[in-house]
Amino acid sequence: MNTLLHFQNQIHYKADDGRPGGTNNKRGARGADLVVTVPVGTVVRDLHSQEVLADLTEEGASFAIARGGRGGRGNRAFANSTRQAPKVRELGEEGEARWLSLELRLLADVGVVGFPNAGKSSLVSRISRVRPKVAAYPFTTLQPSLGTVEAGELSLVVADLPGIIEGAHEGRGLGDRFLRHATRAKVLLHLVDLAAVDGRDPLADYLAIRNELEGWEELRERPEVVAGNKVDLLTQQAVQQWVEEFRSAGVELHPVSALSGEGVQALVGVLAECVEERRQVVAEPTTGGKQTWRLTPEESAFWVEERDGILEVYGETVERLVKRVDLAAPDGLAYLQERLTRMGVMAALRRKGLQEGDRIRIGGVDLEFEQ
Ligand SMILES: Nc1nc2c(ncn2[C@@H]2O[C@H](COP(=O)(O)OP(=O)(O)OP(=O)(O)O)[C@@H](O)[C@H]2O)c(=O)[nH]1
Ligand SMILES: [Mg+2]
Repeated sequence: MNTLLHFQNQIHYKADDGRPGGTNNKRGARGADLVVTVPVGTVVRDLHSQEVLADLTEEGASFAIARGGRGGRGNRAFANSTRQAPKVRELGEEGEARWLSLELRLLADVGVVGFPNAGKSSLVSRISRVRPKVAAYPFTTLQPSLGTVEAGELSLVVADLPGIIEGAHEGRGLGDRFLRHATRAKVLLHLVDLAAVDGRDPLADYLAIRNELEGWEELRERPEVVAGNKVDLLTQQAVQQWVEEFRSAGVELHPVSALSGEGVQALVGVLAECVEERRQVVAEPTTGGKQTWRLTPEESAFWVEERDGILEVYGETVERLVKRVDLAAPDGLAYLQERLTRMGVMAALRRKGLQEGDRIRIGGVDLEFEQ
């Protein structure tokens, strides 16, 4: 899986609820797991807080995003000294619900950046087995794609990215959407069109893209290899002039032609060296083994608020408890009250002035308090 596109068609995913517990001490079945598959490199955030919940940078990594419904406990679970054959049993629980935002950040050794039409896709298709679409108009590439490049002993993952335009770092064009992908590349391959027509100046192009990269904090310091493409359309002399002009701006330019293949092997060698160096500096995102992210332990806190003369109790555990207990069962209410007492909820309510006959509300359920 390489993109998050399928989430455009489906945004709701629902696992099963737990089943009610039974008599004869039968426990209800747990809700079955639902596994939602995402591409490697997906960052999962809570939609509202934007807190990063999981960064799935590894093949096979998984993250439990919401607890499914627990099955209700059977009647035996509620026995105590005075209630030997309890009629109460729990209902199955609803699973948790949660809104998430998913963002894909491709993991690549080399991210190819440059203006539209510079020949990024042509180069990637020459050095790897992927065949991204190539065409003589800008923004041919709309979705990044990954290819593997063999460079001697090393194997490099190269990402063909959509073209960048000025203002991209502020979100212009497809701007930030794919500059973001570049943030995970160890090395950037900055491709400049040396044969650019309509009066473009390759050095000015280079500096314009540089400016966009500088606008993105994570990319500012990223190692960069610069290549001048389409040398098959230029004279030897013209190519040399560009090499010198870039050099006087402090940039080493590698001349290549994605079309004829000229200079391409040498460029791959330079990239491999650069990636190798970088691999030693930055650790791989994770080291060995499958990573499993876990949910933090259940929150047992609760609090009481008074609204329109009704005392309301909030808190995940308390609210879940009320949903679990079968209040229609003969012993249901007594059992609930016992649990609430043990959790300290009843004491808290009394401190807030709870009296006989008062209504309380927990998790949307209204209850009348009897001593
Ligand atoms: N003569 C020549 N043409 C090239 C070379 N590399 C690419 N082209 C042509 O340049 C045009 C754009 O190539 P692409 O590979 O689609 O460029 P891109 O940078 O991926 O473009 P976007 O995906 O739109 O950003 C196509 O018509 C290619 O055939 C080259 O080395 N020499
Ligand atoms: Mg392209």
